[in-house]
Amino acid sequence: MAEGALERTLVLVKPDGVKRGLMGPILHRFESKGLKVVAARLLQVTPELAARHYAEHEGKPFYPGLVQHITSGPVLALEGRTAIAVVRLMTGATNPQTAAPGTIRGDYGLAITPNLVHASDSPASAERELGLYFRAEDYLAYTRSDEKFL
Ligand code: 3AN
Repeated sequence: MAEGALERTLVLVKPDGVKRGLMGPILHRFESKGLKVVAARLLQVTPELAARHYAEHEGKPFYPGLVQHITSGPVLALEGRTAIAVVRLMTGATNPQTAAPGTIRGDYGLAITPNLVHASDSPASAERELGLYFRAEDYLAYTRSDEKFL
């Protein structure tokens, strides 16, 4: 019996992940886990969008570098049971040097600004962030062949 609420979350493969050719391996992890890609874009993040996305970090020492880094990259909306928490676990700790092996940051990174991925950290963040990147008509409904097991 499937358990947990069906949730949507925003995942960004950051520009370091794109430029290192890791879009496929990162997406593969989420698809293999059973999360469904319900919307996807490849876009240049503008400074304005970056500022809205990372508004909570404005004024912190790392903020300028964060905005500078995020300004291009693909964006995914994923759906699945307890997707927000599951994706955060798979992403790993913010600092790739201490992120657990087996997580995306733990397996692929060493530096904190280019830390490969962004993932929404709560239902409120997911709703706000998805609204920055996707419109209602961007979401596509379809059935995965393995959905009854997930
Ligand atoms: P996470 O992405 O793990 O949720 P947040 O939301 O605390 O982490 O920070 C957002 C982004 O800001 C991180 N992904 C990282 O790129 C950057 N960041 C956070 N803390 C630092 C720091 N101490 N030094 C440099 N960059 C940081």
